[in-house]
Amino acid sequence: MKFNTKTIHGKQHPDKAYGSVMPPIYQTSTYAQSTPGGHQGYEYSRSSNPTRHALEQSLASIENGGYGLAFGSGLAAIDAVMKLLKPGDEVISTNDLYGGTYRLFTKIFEGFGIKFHFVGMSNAENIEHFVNKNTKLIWVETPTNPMMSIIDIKKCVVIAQKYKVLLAVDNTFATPYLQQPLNLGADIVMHSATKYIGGHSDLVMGALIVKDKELAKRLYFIQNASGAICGPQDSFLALRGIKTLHVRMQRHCENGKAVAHFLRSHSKVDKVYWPGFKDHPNYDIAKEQMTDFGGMISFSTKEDSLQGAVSVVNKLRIFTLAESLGGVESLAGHPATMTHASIPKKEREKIGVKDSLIRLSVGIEDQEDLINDLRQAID
Ligand code: P1T
Repeated sequence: MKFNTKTIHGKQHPDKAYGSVMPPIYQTSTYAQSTPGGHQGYEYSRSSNPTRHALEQSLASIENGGYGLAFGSGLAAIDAVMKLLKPGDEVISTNDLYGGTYRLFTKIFEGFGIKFHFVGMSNAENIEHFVNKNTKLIWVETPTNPMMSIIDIKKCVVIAQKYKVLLAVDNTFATPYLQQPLNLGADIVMHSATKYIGGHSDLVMGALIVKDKELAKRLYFIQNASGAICGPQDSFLALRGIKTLHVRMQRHCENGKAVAHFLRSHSKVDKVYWPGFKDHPNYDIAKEQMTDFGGMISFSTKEDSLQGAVSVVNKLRIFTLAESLGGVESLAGHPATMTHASIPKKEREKIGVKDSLIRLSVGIEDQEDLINDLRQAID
């Protein structure tokens, strides 16, 4: 089955009760047993729920993994990965990543004795300098949030395999439509399914997908034991979202390209960060490991100030100023005060997240309307 067909049919079956094509929303916490242990595959909805199971099967299918696990948020999914580790273990993470992930690593898991090295991974060779006998996990986000850096997954795989450490890739920005890290040899794919997977800004959810059965078992144990699962209603919505992922992504990419080129041509715009530009430092890697360049773009204006950025985002009419990304509607964000405010200013600025940076999640509206909106706001 090819990708577009998988989004609709991958590991999906009509429901057993009445043949409904979409799985019903099994809004139940528990399941009747005829005798202790006499159940039909489901005992308690933290452990498993048929609607969530249908979603988890779909996630596994579209990422070409064997096993999918759905969580109550993207951060809950990352939290589950970190619980594979123990005090004294070390993680090498990209230094340009979602602020909430950075906060989880530094404010929660450092307190439990896990050491994090935040490393610029645009040159993947940098990773190797930080590997030691305690290293257990390499955490990669690509494209990165919000600087749109591209990390060479294949090179990370070589390093991870050489030192026998796990490689996890946060695939939120790319989605499996553009990039399939498990196919390249990564061990774990993570999603904030809140974003493109759900696609309609109507749920908060996370996902993990793996190929290896033993790793899946360990993560399932954590999912059940810690309990950060998502509910059946959200599972249904995410599953519905996945069925149009490919058509949405195609339009996000087309609109993203048009907006990126428009911004670059505007006399008041300074820098535009988008991996589809031929002069993006890792354009060749993006071209190789992704099928297109996505709809996420960051930029700054020549005014290069907080006030300049605030005045642009305040004037937008079709782009909504809001946290999050990946929905059908276009959003604009101000990383320094919104999504990345939890990263200390000094650290933020080292990776380029200046007060003047604006991040766009380009939606699937008409290109002309989006460009006109940006033009009037920047002018
Ligand atoms: O918000 P949540 O579903 O918990 O997912 C966290 C997360 C993880 N990884 C990446 C790359 C993300 O972008 C996010 C969430 N990001 C935003 C809310 C944002 O606006 O960037």
